[in-house]
Amino acid sequence: MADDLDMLRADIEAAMAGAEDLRALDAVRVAALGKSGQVTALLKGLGALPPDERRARGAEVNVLKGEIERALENRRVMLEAFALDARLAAERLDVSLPPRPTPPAGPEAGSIHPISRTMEELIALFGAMGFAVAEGPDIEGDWHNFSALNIPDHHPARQDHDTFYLTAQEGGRRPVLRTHTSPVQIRTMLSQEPPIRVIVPGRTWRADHDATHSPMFHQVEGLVIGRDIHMGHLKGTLVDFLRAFFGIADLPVRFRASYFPFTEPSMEVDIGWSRKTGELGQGGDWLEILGSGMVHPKVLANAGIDPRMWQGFAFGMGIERITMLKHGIPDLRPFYEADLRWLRHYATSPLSPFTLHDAA
Ligand code: 2NM
Repeated sequence: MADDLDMLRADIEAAMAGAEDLRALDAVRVAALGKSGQVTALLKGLGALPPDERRARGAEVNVLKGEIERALENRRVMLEAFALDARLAAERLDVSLPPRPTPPAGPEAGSIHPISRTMEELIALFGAMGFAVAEGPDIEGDWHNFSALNIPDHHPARQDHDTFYLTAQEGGRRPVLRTHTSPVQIRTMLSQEPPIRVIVPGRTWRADHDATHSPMFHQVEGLVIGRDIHMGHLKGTLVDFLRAFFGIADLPVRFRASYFPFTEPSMEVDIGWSRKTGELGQGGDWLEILGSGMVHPKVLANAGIDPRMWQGFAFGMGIERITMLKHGIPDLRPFYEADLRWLRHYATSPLSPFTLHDAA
């Protein structure tokens, strides 16, 4: 092809490559093939050539024209695709649902701490035996926490060494972080007419800290008051409870004479286990698990209940302790450390139901 046509084609191709959109490309088309375009002008000029030159030149210009038309078409298709991509990107609309923030179940969705789980089980088990749940303040007065319970002024539990006292108030009274949940039983007796059947799960504090003691821990205590409630009720209730809670129908249970200021007589309760393997229910060894007794007449009187008409039993135990024994948890400290690895192992899914073992 003639040099001038080659140069023209190179110019037009460069202009096409530089056209960034369809309007710019159309301007290139008009400049080449339009009414006064460069290629159109060449075609128009053919008539002025002598006939023998005209044929060869005419063929070459027509080849050029066809090449340019195809190149324009290719570039147009390409620019249209670019334009569509750009619109799709600019006008993108996300119509999908946002992802759920957590899986529907499992530890990442939240789980029940073993202390809470045991409390739920206690409430369900004692609930099935007709017990209601009572609650009271964590900050108590000396009278509710000690005096009403027949705990004498000189008792070691009252000393600063064992009990968390708050700053003294006007009049010299020092509030105390309750050392047991018993003040709630006092409040229940003061505010309710017997008969009474309650359990009191809750937080308690004692100034003690080692592998088996935490300054904050949890207790559940129980109280039953009626006209003729006796030791047989105490024994039957606690044996049934322990066998149901630990899920061992023939769990050995032993009552052993003891002393508490607020009960008379008082009994500590042991369950059978193997000291060697830690297994509950067999092995010939005994493990102290709770305290109990018939509510002292002085305590009934302090709480406004006539001990000549009413009598009853009470008991108390540590929630951490029974939880550790039930699930084989060796150390107390991780209960309060919010360690996700520990929780993944010992916490339970809120969706998994617990079993109330039928130990009958
Ligand atoms: C225990 C052991 C024995 C108890 C007594 C009372 C009240 F208020 F009725 F006198 N509440 N809890 C009691 C009795 C608690 O815990 C080891």
